[in-house]
Amino acid sequence: MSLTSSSSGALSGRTLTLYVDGYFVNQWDASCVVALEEKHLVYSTARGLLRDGGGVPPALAERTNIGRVPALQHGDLWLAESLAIIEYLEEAFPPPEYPPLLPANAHARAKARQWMSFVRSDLNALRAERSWWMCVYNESRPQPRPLSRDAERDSRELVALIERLCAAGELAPSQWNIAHADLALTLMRLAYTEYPLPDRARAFLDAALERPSLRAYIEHPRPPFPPPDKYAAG
Ligand SMILES: N[C@@H](CCC(=O)N[C@@H](CS)C(=O)NCC(=O)O)C(=O)O
Repeated sequence: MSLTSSSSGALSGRTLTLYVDGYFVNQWDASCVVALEEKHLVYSTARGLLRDGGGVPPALAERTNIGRVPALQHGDLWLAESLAIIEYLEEAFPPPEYPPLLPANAHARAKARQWMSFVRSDLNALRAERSWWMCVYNESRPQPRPLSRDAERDSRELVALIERLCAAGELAPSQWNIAHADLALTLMRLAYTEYPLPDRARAFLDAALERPSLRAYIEHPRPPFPPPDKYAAG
């Protein structure tokens, strides 16, 4: 995967490698792929997490100190945590030379960061019960179990949030920033597991999924069979 070469700059000559889950079923990997694609950077992906029991390769765990994917290698920098990776890419490849990931306006940028933190640190029951792999192995997944009360509450909260942001014009395609990708990738967990979405949320998701940066991850080739269930959280 990837793309047009960008022009010069102190950091642009170094190789960028994103270590990802080998099944391409990790929402946080997806978010980093979106960032790299939106910036039109040349990069490659490498399997950093083998879900059939192998786990994160020891060399990667040692380099990042926390042994998680996604992890970015850029020259001699090794970095884990998707938020840190996105912020790093925005600083290392800044606008206007590279397309922005975050809004220029301080208030809008703060709000984007708010939503990016929210989907990572909250909605735990929803994320546990609607693993992201279900979205892309839609045909081979079992019938989703009914949501627990907590996951139902998370789902209602997420949908209501997106409806409100749509009504306020904050999720219009013209306002696109990487928080929109995070919200869409989270909403996919519901849309692909038969949760009925109201019109505005559905329209937001449909528009977001047309973006080539999201398609690059969603349509990336993956094994024909889903990951074993016990390794499939996330
Ligand atoms: N908060 C992290 C989440 C990363 C994470 O938890 N990754 C999981 C896969 S979803 C992982 O690498 N687990 C290591 C393992 O399973 O051995 C981020 O945003 O990047």
